Amino acid sequence: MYLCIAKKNAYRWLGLSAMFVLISLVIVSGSVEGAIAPHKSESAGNPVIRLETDPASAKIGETVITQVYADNLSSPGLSGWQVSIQFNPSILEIDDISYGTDLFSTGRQDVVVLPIRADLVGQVLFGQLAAPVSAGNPGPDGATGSSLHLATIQWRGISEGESDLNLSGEIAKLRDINNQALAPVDLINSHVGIEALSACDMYNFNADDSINIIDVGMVAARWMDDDLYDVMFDVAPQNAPDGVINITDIAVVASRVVTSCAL
Ligand SMILES: [Ca+2]
Repeated sequence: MYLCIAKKNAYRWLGLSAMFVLISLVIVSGSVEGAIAPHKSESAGNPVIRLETDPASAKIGETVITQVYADNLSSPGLSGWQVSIQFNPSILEIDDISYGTDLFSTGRQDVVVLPIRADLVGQVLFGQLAAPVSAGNPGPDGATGSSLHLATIQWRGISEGESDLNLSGEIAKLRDINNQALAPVDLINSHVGIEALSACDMYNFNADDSINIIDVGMVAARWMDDDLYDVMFDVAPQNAPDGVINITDIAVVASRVVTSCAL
């Protein structure tokens, strides 16, 4: 029973926040692995929710990883969190969101709140709870530490430009095992730059020192042949492969002969 009540209460604050986000999104719309390298925040003592992105810039189609950390967590420790991240949906897409295990390091149980995604307006909300172990047993303390890994977001660059990755101050919450919100919580945002692909990125298929007749031949060899179709050679229309390799694809590559790709 206790577990049920605890989970119910825990769900309540996530549910209310989720509802708030959805309402916010309606208003706004009117107008899941990289290396994890935690380090202590420079903030002076307050709990922190921190975004850390690597690499800071990438090319269209490449992957960028943002880690979500909670820093400066002391006793009685962390038992739940939620964040909402705003991003530029014309620059980035979400490929995956996965969760860290630090929240459950003291033996509390894992309850994951699946992401509530509103990709088209560039907002995603997600979180985790660490419930008591069993009915009538409040369980161990929450997780503590200078830097707890909460989640990993895998982005993919879809067009050239910049995107802030901003935590919503109204949604970001850290909770202790008594379901009390930790306050104040400092927020550290992040940023991503996506660069356009060069002609060599797109048309130097054999990765030698130039775009030349060999590359043209590699496209031409697949001309109107479904069995040999490969999206890598479906270069026209640009960034919008049409499922057929024809004279327009060959012409696009031929028009770049000879382009040096030497470093
Ligand atoms: Ca094509």
